[in-house]
Amino acid sequence: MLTADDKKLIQQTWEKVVGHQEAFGAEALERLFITYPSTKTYFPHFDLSHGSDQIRGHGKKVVAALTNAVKNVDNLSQALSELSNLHAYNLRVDPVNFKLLSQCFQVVLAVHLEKDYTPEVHAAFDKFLSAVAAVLAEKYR
Ligand code: HNI
Repeated sequence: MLTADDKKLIQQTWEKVVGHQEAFGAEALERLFITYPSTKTYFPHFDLSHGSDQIRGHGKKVVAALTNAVKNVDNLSQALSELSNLHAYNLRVDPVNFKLLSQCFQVVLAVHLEKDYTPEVHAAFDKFLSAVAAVLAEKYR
């Protein structure tokens, strides 16, 4: 459960992310593909070389979706409903992968936000990204 303090930390921290949506998203995806190569199987139609247009474009979309989730943190199921349908019914992404991407995204935040990525911010993001992952996976049941 996200506390009021968690939500505040996420919203404050997100202000430092919004100017870097494409860069942070692309870096998280590159970390995902390099650290967990099996995740590449979902993207056979992408050019996965470093800095490709597709990785940057997709990274931007993923972080934009997270921006929407940050804005609707009290109403995630509704805000992410379309994306949840897409991942469950069309893309059929195995839910374990959401945790892997969450972890890679947290590494990106830690690397770029440095001292601003305090243990409290880390804990808040861990909860927030788990909540997003739970919504994206809820239609599988
Ligand atoms: Ni995901 C498409 C958001 C996790 C595989 N994904 C999208 C789109 C968004 C998005 C936004 C674009 C939708 C559209 O075009 O209408 N994905 C998210 C978010 C997370 C996530 C917010 C978790 C935090 N997706 C994952 C994971 C995988 C994944 C973990 C697989 C490893 N996503 C895909 C694939 C597509 C996709 C594949 C389609 C890409 C394309 O353009 O063909």
